[in-house]
Amino acid sequence: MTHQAVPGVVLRAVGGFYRVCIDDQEIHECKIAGRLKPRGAGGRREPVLPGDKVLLHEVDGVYVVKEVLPRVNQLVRPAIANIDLCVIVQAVTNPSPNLELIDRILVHTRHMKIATALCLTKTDLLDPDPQMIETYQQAGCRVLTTSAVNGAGISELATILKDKVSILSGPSGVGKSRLLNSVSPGFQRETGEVSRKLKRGRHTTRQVELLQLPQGGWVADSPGFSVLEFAQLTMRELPLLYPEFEDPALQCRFAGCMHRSEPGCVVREAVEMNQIDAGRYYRYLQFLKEVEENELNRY
Ligand SMILES: Nc1nc2c(ncn2[C@@H]2O[C@H](COP(=O)(O)OP(=O)(O)OP(=O)(O)O)[C@@H](O)[C@H]2O)c(=O)[nH]1
Ligand SMILES: [Mg+2]
Ligand SMILES: [Zn+2]
Repeated sequence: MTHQAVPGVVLRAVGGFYRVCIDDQEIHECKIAGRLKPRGAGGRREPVLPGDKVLLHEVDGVYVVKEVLPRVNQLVRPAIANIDLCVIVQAVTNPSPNLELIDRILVHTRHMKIATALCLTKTDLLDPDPQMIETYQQAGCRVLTTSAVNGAGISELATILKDKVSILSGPSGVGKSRLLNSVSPGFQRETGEVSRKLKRGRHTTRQVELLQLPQGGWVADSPGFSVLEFAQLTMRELPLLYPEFEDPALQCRFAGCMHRSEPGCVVREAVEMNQIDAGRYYRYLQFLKEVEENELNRY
């Protein structure tokens, strides 16, 4: 007896159980077929991620994941596939913004060609820094300012999430889950005090999970993180992931300039003339060193 394959999207993948949505409406808890086709380079069996498009078979009302379809893109942290938009969330204070983490996430999302926005939240506690907003606009991000307490910017956030598959990413305690509750009160995501989190190192959200937006689209809440490595990046690629380097880089004396200490480097000049944010540039130099060390260790 043959069964027809039913297409679905994985919403959550925990401990060998998969929550899969069919036709944007029916949700099933599924297991995976024992002989799933291996994917990835060298035929490795990669884990199934939230966002994966899958084919299911139904036997006696039980759905089983039979096949994972090719991915358009994938993020390692948070682990998710096939996303249209990554929203980096940072609090203006409590905790204060982690600029290095913003830049690390941006390097990853640009490498994966995923559109990225920056959401500065908790603006009820402190006004956002205009300089920081300008810096990240220059870095190719749409910048939103929000507060889950007084509702500022929430409708703007809801608008950019509409009809897309998005993820909120950022450190623990910045207010990702509470933002989602503001966008859709029906979500009822659990939130936790920052001071308690810091004391216990406790993350309130523990799993990546795609949630259906009432206005259309899907958004993933995810556990906070602060460490993100550049495992798959080469030195050549890194400078190309900084939009604000693009124009000046055309005038650097050497093609393939890494904008470190090469003579005639116009990117460096732009930093000295305050046309490129110095903080972004120095973190770039630090990342370049890290990628260089990774490359040396690889060979
Ligand atoms: N003043 C103020 N507090 C906020 C705002 N948003 C969230 N908070 C508080 O910040 C704390 C952390 O919020 P969460 O939504 O749990 O943070 P999270 O980013 O989901 O944290 P993890 O799930 O651990 O990654 C809670 O006490 C929230 O009530 C805001 O806009 N303004
Ligand atoms: Mg959370
Ligand atoms: Zn240069």
